[in-house]
Amino acid sequence: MKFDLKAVKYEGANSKNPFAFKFYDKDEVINGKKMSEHMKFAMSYWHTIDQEGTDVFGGPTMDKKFGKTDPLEIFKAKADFAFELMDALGMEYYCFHDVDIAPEGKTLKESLAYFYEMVDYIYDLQKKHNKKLLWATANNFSDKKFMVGAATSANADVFATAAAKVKACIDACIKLGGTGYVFWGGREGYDTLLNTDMGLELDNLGRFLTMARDYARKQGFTGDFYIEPKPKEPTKHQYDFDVATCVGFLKKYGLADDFKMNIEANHATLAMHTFQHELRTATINGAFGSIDANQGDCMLGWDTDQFPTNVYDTTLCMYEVIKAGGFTNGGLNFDAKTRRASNTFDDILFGYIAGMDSFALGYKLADRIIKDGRIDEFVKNRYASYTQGVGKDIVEGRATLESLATYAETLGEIKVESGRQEYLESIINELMFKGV
Ligand code: XLS
Ligand code: NI
Ligand code: NI
Repeated sequence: MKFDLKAVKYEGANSKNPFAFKFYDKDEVINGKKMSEHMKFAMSYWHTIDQEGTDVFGGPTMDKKFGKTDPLEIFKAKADFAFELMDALGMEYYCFHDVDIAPEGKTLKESLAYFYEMVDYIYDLQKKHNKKLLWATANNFSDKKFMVGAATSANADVFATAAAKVKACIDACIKLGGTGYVFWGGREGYDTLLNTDMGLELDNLGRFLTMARDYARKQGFTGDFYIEPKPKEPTKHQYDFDVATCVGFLKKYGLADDFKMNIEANHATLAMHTFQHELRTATINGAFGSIDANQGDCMLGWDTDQFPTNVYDTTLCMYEVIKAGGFTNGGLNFDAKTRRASNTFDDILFGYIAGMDSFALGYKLADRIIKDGRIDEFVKNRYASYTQGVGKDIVEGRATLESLATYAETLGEIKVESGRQEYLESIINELMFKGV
């Protein structure tokens, strides 16, 4: 199908055209690279192409079947739309779950046959539109058989079925040249220990991810595997609670060399962390990988998946991304959907325009903060005591508890410098809003 979507162009901050970018100019070169390469924006297939506004209180407010009735025809029309939309937005990457791109059959075999047919269809579209797959994943949480988990299900046949789906998705990811493969825990967690063998479930999750890694590497996959931490919703105790929990898990099961983090802003909020905290925790553990760009609502305790418009957050996010050396295999996937009441295709464009502009602004402002240097300089000076004397001995491993005890006894009153939080926050405001 052809949709003839109009291209969204960069028109600059003075434009009043709602269908134009105000801050994101994909060809603008900053620090020797195009903005499109810094950002690596991706479309989430599930929210954009599939979900129709259904929530627990009501049905769809949109129709994304494009006038088709035959299941395969529906999914082909969806795919045609997806690639035209990416063209219109000047977006190079996309991400999907197996069930996002193909109809489900009555049996696993039938579902996989549809899936492979649609992977071929998308392969051609990808070539024609010059797009890339950022990552793929298997939906091992929606169907009722996954009601108590997939890799952590109490039922081994469910574990096996989940493995079959992941195998198919890894094959598809390799065929489509994807540079990442995501595991969001979905229902990998529990609601009560009264019915749960937590030790076995976690060991099984370790086994599952090891099998997936080994299979993919054997098939020649060189990209990154990602865990996507999320603390709640759907289960009360998710095994992949936050980045720190996931890093510990990966180390325990010997997976830390192959797995990194796909960090979602709204998931950080639900874990009572800042987005920046999660990103920094990943980086200092060598696990910074990719980002699911969205935002939550601090007053709501669920994953609202809103398009990101909070520029403080996008700025501090891009500050972390730049400090981590930028994206390699990862990118910024908009795991975001328009509000249920924003139910037209124009709203989808407005959502992406708002999100891409907010992150482009974030990049530019983060670059300004780094180039200004005051924040970095402050942090460096704050820890200066570790660059000489006893601090240097501590950092370089020469100090012992005894040597420190002897040293400490020689000290008079110790003066700890002010943390200067308010001053530093005003520097951020000054840099973000100068020229107002
Ligand atoms: C759900 C997750 C999910 C993953 C992919 O909250 O964000 O959408 O990104 O399975
Ligand atoms: Ni996500
Ligand atoms: Ni999410």
